[in-house]
Amino acid sequence: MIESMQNARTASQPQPCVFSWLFTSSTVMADKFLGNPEWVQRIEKFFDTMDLNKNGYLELGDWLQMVRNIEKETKADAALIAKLEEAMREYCAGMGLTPGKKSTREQFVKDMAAFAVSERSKKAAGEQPLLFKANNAWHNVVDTNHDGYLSLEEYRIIARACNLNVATADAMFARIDTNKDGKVPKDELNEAEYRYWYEIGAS
Ligand SMILES: [Ca+2]
Ligand SMILES: [Ca+2]
Ligand SMILES: [Ca+2]
Repeated sequence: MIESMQNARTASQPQPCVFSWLFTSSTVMADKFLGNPEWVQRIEKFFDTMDLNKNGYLELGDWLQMVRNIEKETKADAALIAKLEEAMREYCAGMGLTPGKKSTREQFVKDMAAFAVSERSKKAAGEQPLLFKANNAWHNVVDTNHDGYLSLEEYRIIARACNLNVATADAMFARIDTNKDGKVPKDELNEAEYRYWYEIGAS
């Protein structure tokens, strides 16, 4: 009786080697991001851009401010704005920015490395990364003529919502318009953004 209980306990224990392999593999991957100065600098720049209220922290409120700015300029349908806000809340939670949480720049860089690993696993498993959900939601809102593409003019709306100047906005548009035809559908946006944030050494 005692022996069979011991066997049952042994059988129900997790396989330590498998779990430690999974843990090690994602830690190594996150460390690769953190060890890449170009990637770290990119995230630090993202931190500075998105700290819309300039309090030295990133928080959900910075993103919600961006949503309000977009709403004000586009006067988009309330349902589209609600979807945008929902996608931004989910995306923020992925980056460690849950309601009430304030991240320092250092914390945010670490959280983004872990998030990049998790987003890569999602894509590898055929699931939609949270970045794509967020991108699709703002694409729907700033594509104000509803032709399925972002024009440079439309893209400038999101740049203005983040208080970026026109030159920066135009450089960012050039980066996401991979085939340089002056228009950006969702797929092109998502692929460019995926490379930029989640592939080490990609431009
Ligand atoms: Ca802030
Ligand atoms: Ca359009
Ligand atoms: Ca294009």
